[in-house]
Amino acid sequence: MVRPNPVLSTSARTPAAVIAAVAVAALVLAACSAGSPSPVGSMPMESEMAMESGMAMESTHEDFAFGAPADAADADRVIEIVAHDNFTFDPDEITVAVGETITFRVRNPGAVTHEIVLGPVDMQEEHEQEMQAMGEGMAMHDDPNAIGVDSGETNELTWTFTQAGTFQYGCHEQPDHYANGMFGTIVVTGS
Ligand SMILES: [Cu+2]
Repeated sequence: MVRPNPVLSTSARTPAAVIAAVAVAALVLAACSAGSPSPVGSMPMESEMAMESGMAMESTHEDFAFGAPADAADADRVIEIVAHDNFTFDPDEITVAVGETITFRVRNPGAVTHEIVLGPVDMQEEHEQEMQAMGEGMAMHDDPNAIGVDSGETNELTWTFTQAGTFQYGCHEQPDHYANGMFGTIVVTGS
């Protein structure tokens, strides 16, 4: 099988049990590949399996080719970004070099919660559709490429950029922060 199955190891002496276990495993795998919710989601292996299969529902590990989270202590520099309630970021464009580790220090002087999600434009658009489907107040991320910033707060995210190109820091709070233009452009230069 693709991965160890504890059921198999405890009942391998009975052929019928083996067949049943294989059938269950096959069903679970089928549910996974279909991308539908399944009992597997409640198992401790969820995150590892999701990363390996690339089938994560919201998680975007497969898009992290552009970089990786890093420790704040390793940051080359700090870029301060202000998130405004009128759906703008200040600044709305930054330039970094491939290999640079940046701490995004995001300040929210407004009245509502904002966030930044780092990623390529297509990922941002997909993510926005997911957030709109979930509805207001659902933009709560624990993804490594995202931080939320409550009203009056400042929060930091440190990221190493490993790929040249154009990316964004987007706010997907609902309703419609991103759709109203709440994103900034990250130009990553170099090779
Ligand atoms: Cu926002």
